[in-house]
Amino acid sequence: MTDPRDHAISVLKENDRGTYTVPTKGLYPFQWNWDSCFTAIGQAHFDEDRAWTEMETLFAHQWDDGMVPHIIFHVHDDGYFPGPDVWQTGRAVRTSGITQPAVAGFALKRLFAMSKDKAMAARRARALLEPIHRWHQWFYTCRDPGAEGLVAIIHPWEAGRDNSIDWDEPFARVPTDGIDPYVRRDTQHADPAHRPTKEQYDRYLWLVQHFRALGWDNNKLHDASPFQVVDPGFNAILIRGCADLSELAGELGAHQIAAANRDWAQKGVGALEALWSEKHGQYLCLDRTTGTLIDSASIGGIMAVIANIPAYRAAAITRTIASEAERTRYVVPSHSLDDPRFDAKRYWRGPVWLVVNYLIAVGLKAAGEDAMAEKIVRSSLELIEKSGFAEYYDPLDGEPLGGRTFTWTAAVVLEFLA
Ligand code: 9YW
Repeated sequence: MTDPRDHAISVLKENDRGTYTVPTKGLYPFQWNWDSCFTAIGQAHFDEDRAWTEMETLFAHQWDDGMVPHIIFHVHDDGYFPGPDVWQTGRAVRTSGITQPAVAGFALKRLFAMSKDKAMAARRARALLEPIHRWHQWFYTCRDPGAEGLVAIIHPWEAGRDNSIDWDEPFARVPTDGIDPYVRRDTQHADPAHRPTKEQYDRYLWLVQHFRALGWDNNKLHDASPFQVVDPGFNAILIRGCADLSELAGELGAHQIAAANRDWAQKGVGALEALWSEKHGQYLCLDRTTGTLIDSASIGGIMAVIANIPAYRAAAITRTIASEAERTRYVVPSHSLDDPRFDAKRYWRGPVWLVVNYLIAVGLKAAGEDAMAEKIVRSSLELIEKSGFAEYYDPLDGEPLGGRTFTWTAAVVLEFLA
């Protein structure tokens, strides 16, 4: 096998479309929001200028209300469903109508720290401070109407963990009547047994049609959605994004942005406490429509270590990962093996995702849990040695699953090797 660093760079270059990068050709032919932020971090290892461009392209498509969409359909491509004709968001450059985890604040700080050309980095980072701040403000305005300090997702695709076991219960309340007939494309590129089910796709589409009928008005969507879930991983990424944006803004002299984001981060870390489960040794999702925690131990409640949670919580999460590691060859499975619904090959219901491993490793290291952080990095590198740069992997035997030559997998490998 070629040197993993060279291999990772070649994957990033292969998927580069000039001003944005596709997650992998065929399966995902457009720009995805959180993928792009990880991609920029990877690109910064070999092409600083290109890394800034990746972030700038993403924010060039921010909505007027502050939301940054989850997909930007730069080109026409029938290979993906649902395309812009289903979303009908009415933008000049077509986008989806929902968002994704807010990795941008974290990525911006990381890009700035890695930059060798500090003058260029300061100029380009300064121009992104305000747009990222507006996105954070949008979250706390439109997705936390009760000012609890935590935001809700209104569609599983927003979490980036499309078919997680976390959504099974709240998803059962989403109807499927009246959805337009459709043909999936994902199952033509990847094994259907490793993808979400038809029942899940029906509900994904019901929600899209419901929001579309409300004109994608973000002042209405949260309250109108039968699906409102407070995901600890999603919130922790936003909290970390606020904390990082605050620090960088302070350094670059943008003091109002620094203060507002520091407040959101502080309030968020405090509010996360309500999602802790002693039984599972990790955080859980909260169903906002019923006010109850969802009994489902997924990676969402483990990647919460990316926020500045108390050290004793990070230590408990380390023990939880160690217990999973006793039963799997590779860490960290996206769902607990204690749960009978665990499925080693089906997308977000068990497989290992290296991008999540990266967030967990960064968080654990900051919390002083170095040994587990290193174990996760080692396991991730073993996976790419054995199975290449796949979209996700079976935690039991390391089989590569989903798309191949996957951009964000390559991007985080450059971080693991640094
Ligand atoms: C889909 C691109 C995206 C990721 C998501 C992942 C998957 C797309 O791929 O969603 O159509 O299901 O779940 O997190 O951003 O890599």
